[in-house]
Order: sequence, then structure tokens, then C-alpha cells
Amino acid sequence: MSEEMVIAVPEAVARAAHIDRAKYQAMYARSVSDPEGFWAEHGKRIDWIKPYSKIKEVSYDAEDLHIRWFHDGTLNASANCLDRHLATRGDQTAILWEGDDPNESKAITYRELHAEVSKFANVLKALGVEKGDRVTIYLPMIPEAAVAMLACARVGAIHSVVFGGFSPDSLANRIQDCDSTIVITADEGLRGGRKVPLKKNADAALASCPSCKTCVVVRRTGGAVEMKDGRDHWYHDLMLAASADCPPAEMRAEDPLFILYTSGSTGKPKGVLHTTGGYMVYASMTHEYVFDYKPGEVYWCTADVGWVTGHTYILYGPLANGAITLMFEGVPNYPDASRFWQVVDKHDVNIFYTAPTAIRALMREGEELVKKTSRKSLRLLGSVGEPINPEAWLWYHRVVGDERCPIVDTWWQTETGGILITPLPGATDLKPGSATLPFFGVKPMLVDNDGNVLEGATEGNLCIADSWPGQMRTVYGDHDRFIQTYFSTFKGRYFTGDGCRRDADGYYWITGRVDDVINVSGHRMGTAEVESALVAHSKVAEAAVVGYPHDIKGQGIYAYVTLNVGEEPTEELRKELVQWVRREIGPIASPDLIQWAPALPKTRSGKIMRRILRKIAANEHDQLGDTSTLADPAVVDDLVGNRMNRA
Ligand code: 6R9
Repeated sequence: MSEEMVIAVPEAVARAAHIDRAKYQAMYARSVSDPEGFWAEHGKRIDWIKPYSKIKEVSYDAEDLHIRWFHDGTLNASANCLDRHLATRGDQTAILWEGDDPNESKAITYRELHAEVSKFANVLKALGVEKGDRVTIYLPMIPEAAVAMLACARVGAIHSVVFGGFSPDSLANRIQDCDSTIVITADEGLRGGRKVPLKKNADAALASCPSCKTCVVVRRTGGAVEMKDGRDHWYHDLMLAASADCPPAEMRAEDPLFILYTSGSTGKPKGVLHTTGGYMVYASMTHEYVFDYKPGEVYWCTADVGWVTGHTYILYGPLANGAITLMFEGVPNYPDASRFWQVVDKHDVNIFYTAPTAIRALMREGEELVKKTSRKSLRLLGSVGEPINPEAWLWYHRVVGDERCPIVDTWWQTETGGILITPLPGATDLKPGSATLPFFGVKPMLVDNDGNVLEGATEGNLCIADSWPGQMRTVYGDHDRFIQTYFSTFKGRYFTGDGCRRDADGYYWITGRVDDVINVSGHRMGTAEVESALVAHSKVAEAAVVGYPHDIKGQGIYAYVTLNVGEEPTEELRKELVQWVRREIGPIASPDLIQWAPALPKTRSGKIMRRILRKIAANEHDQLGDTSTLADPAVVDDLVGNRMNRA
């Protein structure tokens, strides 16, 4: 082992785990030397209606790009999450729901969830939803979100979940992009004691979506909302009349299961499309092995179902495995910053999976808030969403896990469907800050900017050499963009957009995005999206947005704004622009710092030199590097002189 700190697998953990070191090595070796045989065997962990005979049909060649897994098999995802468990654990809790208010929680059994999903599937059918139709879901973290998603899967409709923090405009764009004809929302959401006007936002969005003709509204808070005759229906009214008998639709392995929009390097979010068979195999397998899940354990992933982590590791993976999955409506610091650990004690949570930004925020509140809780039920911790700095890792390990619980730092993406690089708790010695080693069937590779494959201990662009079953299949409605974005930078390989270091032990250390995507509190934000929101303001002439290091968020949003001639750069305008971006995209896109830029640094050919803007934003203006291609060097002097981040 190399010089970094290493935390060895505790022997008791290895003994009790599904996978120990020897098993990992043997299984991994087979998974990459004989993928067909490996996945033929592991594909069986899912219930198929018609078994597959084909395993993997993949070409990463841009001329003929296709990705198909278990192609001739048929199945239904909701049947795998519900029906298959009724005989063995129908009365076991499926979803353990904890409300925003600490006095509100409920347990829903597999049998109850099966009935609710079947009813809502019948509701969808009665509203005219058919196989292949797109259904937009804009719900808070309430059980109805799971019901709606699984009901779509049951009838073969494609769900597109839009995070409740997105603005009416963002919601409208996502409804329009996939031509969805129905939206499921709630009167209001509840987070940290505050109400989120979901129905009001949906109304505003629907005003610009004429082909979306139906809106189903879940009553969550009872707040007053307008209901439009003929378009809007109360969820609970529709459910009253619905039958709880709805046979699951027989879907082909490659039929779409869901679309999930994610930010890229251009202004327009991409509709990442996942299909049914491979995704379900990969979601359930990674959930069982990465979290070493054992029957009866309480598993809690704190993500929102609006993100891929919520899709795969609150819903599909755990439910396919018959797990008890905890769903939390609230936030980490309400009523106080001890809430996570209170919930852990209240429900005897065994496995806890959260994001580094939450850990850093709680770390700042001090140990006492953690230490006053027991947490003795915990046995495994997880991290996802961004690189975890070793300091936060060690705090999580020592303070939250009492040095007893291994931490799985799981690297993956919306596009990958499930975890690709991760420790397995019984098999992998840990190094704080490293996502460690690849999961079964995953072949990471590092390449330089010219595409040359780098061997040994090195650093480069992270690519994946071959397909795995959970991989996205296309960008909805734009297959060329799929090929362009992921398979053309480095021919014949899937390019992740991340930079990465590999150490002498073969451990992977993700260093962050190498494209124009920034990671704010574990959420992906395209700088181009924020820029186009800014320039949509009537007083803004030009804008450039970069990320800068932020203690809690990981990265903060730093915007350089050039105003139209004659506009005054005032404090009011600065606030107005922040509000404007919040309204245009959503609170997660709020600029943290806005610097007035009389001009932006450009090359003689007019390209904005973002490298320089990043350095100034990071307060590293003494390391600007080569500035000889600048059209006007005085521009940079002005920006350095008036920089906003002097931390
Ligand atoms: C699951 C999810 C994906 C991007 C990814 C990378 C960053 C995620 C990470 C991590 C370092 C980890 N990322 N997990 N970086 N270590 N354990 O977050 O999906 O929202 O699509 O973001 O997040 O940069 O490329 P998504």
C-alpha cells in the first residue's frame, strides 16, 4: 500500500459480508474476462417474464453506436419491486417514511405499496396513459412519489421526475422536451418547516405547455391551490374509485423505464434515457453488494427522488431487493442539526448514505449534536455526489460511525444508472478521499487529452472501456447528442467528463469535472445554463460563469457579468440578478458571487478564457499561467483588482 492513510477491512465485517476480498478478486476477474458468462448468471437476480438468451450487444463505434443488454428478455420493473415480494415479505415494511415534522412518520408494507401502485396504475390508464407515454412527476419526498414512479413502470409509461426545487421554466422545458401529456404534482411541498408552492409552479409551467392536458394533484399540506376544470384532478379522488388489481405490463428489456434530465456543457439539459432490464439488474446488484444489504435491515439514502441517486438507491435497487428503504421528506438541519442522527435512532437505521456537502455542513455545527445520539444501529456509511475531502471523510468515520462503520465512497453519474467505482465493505481497504476500485464488469481507464491510454499510477481523463448493464442508452430524442457528448471526445470509449488519478495500488481518486459542469452541493450545474439565464436579463450584455472552491458546497457559483452600456452596477442589481437566476432555473443555481466585469478576457479569436476566470475566482490570480493569447491584458488586471473571493 502506498503512503496514504489506509483503513483495513475489519475482520468481523469481512466475515459477515456478501463479498470478501478473495471473492471480489475472483468475481471481478471473471466479470471483465467473460462478461457474457458473468452477466448471463447475474441477470437472473431479476424476475423475467420471458427469459433472455442474448446478453450483451454493444458497439461504442460512433458510426454504429448501440447498447443493448438482455435484449430478448421481457419483464416489468414494478413487479420486480413489489409482486415478487408478496409471498415472502408482503407484511414487511417497504417504505419507512419520515416527515419533515419529527412527529410525522409512517410505515408502508410491500402489500400496501403493491395495492397503491396498482390503483394508481389504473388511474393512469383511465386518464389515457399508454405504454411509452411520458409522465412528468414533480412531487416532494412523499410516498406518492414512489407510487407514481412505480405505477408508470407498471403500465409501461416512461417517468420523468423533475426535482421539486426547479423553477416553473425549468419544469416547462422538461415537459416540452419529452412531450409529456400529464404532470403529477402536489399542492405544496414541506421542507424545513417551509412550504414549496409546487402546484403554483406547475400552473405557471403548464401555461406554456399546451399539449400537456392533465394534472394530478396530491394533497400534502392542504394549502389553497387553484384547480383548473377539465385539466386538474385530486389524486385522492381518483384513487377512491380505482381497482387495486392491475397486472404489470410485459416490457422488453430495452423498453425505456425513465428519463432524467441532467446538466451538461451546453445550455440545454439532456434527457438521460434508461431502459428496463439492464438497469434493474445493475440497480439491484449494486445495492446489495455495495451496501452489503441483508434482509430486514433498515437502509436510508438521504437523496431526493428528483436525482438519479433517489431513483436507483431509494427506489429501484432497494425495492427490487425487498429492502426497508427510508424516505425522508425534510432537511438535515430542521428542527435542528441533529435531525439525521435522531432519525437514525428513531428507526434503528443500519445503513446510511448521504452527500459530502451535508457532512461538511453538519461538521461545522460541532460533534456534540452527533454525540448526544446513540447511532448504535449503524453499521455502514456511504457517500455520493462529489469528491469527499479526507477531513470530512475522517469526521464522518470517527464522529458519526464511531470508527466502527466502513464508508463506501461511491462514484457514479446519472448516465451510469448505478455505482461504478466503490469499495465493497467486506473486500476493500479504504483510503479517505478515494472511491477505490471498480465494481464488477466496470473497466475504468485514464487517457491523456490526445486519447492515449495511460498505465500505472497516473492522472488523466476518466473513461470506461466497455459497457455495463445500467448504462444510459441515449439522450431522449437526440441520439446524435448522445454520441457527441460521450463517445466522440475519445473514440470508442465512454467519456465521463471527470478527471481522475490512479495511485500505485490501482485506487481511483476522482478530481472533479474537466468540462464546463460544476458540482454545487452534489448537484450538477452547467455553467452555460447559468450564463444563458443571466444574459436573458434585459440589463446584462454578457456573462461567464465558473466554479470556485466553497467550504460547504464543494463548489460555489461565480459569475462575471458585463452590463449593457448605460446600466449602473449597483448592489440592488446584484441582488436582482441572483433572484432572477433562482426564478429562471431554481435555487440550486443561485450565483454565490457576482463580479461586475467591464469586459471578459478573450482570445484574439473571441473565445472567453475560462481558465483565467477560474483562477481569479479561486483567488489564485498569481498563477494565471500563459496569458499571451489575450486580446487585451488590461481586462485581466481589472478583474483581479476587483475580485470577489479574497478568502
Ligand atoms: C450519482 C451522481 C455525477 C458527477 C460525477 C462526478 C461527481 C459523483 C462522486 C463524484 C467524486 C464521488 N461525483 N459521485 N465525484 N466522488 N463519489 O451524483 O450523479 O448528479 O449525475 O453527478 O458527480 O463529477 O461526474 P450526477
